[in-house]
Amino acid sequence: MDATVRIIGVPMDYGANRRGVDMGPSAIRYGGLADELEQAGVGPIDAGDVRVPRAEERDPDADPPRRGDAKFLREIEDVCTRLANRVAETLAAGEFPLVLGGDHSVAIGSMNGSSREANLGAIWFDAHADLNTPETSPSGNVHGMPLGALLGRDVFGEMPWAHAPAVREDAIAYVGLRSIDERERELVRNSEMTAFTMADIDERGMTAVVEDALAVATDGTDGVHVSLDLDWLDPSAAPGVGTPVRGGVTYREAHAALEAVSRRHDRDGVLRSMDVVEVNPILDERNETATLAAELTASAFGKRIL
Ligand code: 6HN
Ligand code: MN
Ligand code: MN
Ligand code: MN
Repeated sequence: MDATVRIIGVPMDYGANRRGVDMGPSAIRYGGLADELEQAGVGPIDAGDVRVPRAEERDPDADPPRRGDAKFLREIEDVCTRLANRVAETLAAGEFPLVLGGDHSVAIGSMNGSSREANLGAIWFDAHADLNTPETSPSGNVHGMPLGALLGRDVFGEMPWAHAPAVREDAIAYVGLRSIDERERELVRNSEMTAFTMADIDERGMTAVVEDALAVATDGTDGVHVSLDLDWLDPSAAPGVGTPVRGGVTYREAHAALEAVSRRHDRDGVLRSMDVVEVNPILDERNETATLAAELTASAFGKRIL
C-alpha cells in the first residue's frame, strides 16, 4: 500500500442484533492495528472515531424506533451520512480510508463516500448476504441490509445519501456465503451479483476464488472496496461476533484471501477503501477476534511472512 492509510472508527451497534460491536474500533486498535500496518510498510494516521450518539442515553424502555421495519434507521442514516463525508474527504486528500466498525451497516456510509467520485466495485467477505430490505428482513436489523441500501432498494431509495446505486450489481462479488435468509435467497439469485459460497471455496481453493472475485470487482470500475465481516471466519477462529455461523473460513484461508487482494493491488493499484466490521469484544475471547481483524487488514495491505 503506497498511500497513507487513514483509520476511521465507527463505534456503532444500532444495526446489530445485540450490543457490543460499538466497542469494535477500540478493540481492533488495542489488538495492534497500528503495529500490524507498520509491519506491512504502511504509515497509518488514526483519525479517531465518527461521533455516534450513545445508546445509553436513550430511554431503555422505549422500543427501537422503526422506519419501514428497519430498527434505528434514522440514527444509522445520520452516522452513515457523516461517515460518507469523512471517507470522501480522505480520498480527496489522496489517503486510503480504513473504516473500523461497528456493525455492518457502516458499509452504507463507507461505500457511499468511496463511490462519490468513482465507479466502485466491491468484494463482500461475509457469511451473510446482507441484501435484505426492511420489507424482506426477518429481524429488522440494518446490518443485514447494507447491500440492499447501497443498491437503493425499497425505502432506501428515498434516503438522502442514496445517490443509488452507489455500486453496480454486476461489480459486486460475495466470497464465503453460507447463511442466507429464505427471501434473501431470491434476491441474490435474481441479482447480477456474483456469489462464491463456502462450497466454491471447498472445491476450488480460496486463492482461485478471490482472484475471480477481484476480476468481477475490477471489471469496468475505478477501484475496489473490500468489506470484511469477521463472521466470515469460522467461529473457532473468530468467536467474537454477534451472528456466528459454523462452517466458515479458516485462519489460514482468511490470510490467503487478503494476501491475494494485496498481490493484485501491488500489480494494478486496485484497492480504494476497506471496512472491517462486526467485531464484538463482549463475546470475544481475550481480544482474539479483534487481533485477527488487525492481522488480516495488514495482510490486505501487503504484510508478508518473508
Ligand atoms: N451481518 N440475515 C440476517 C438478518 O437479520 O438480516 C443476519 C444478518 C447478519 C448481518 O452479520 O452483518
Ligand atoms: Mn455482514
Ligand atoms: Mn455476517
Ligand atoms: Mn461487468
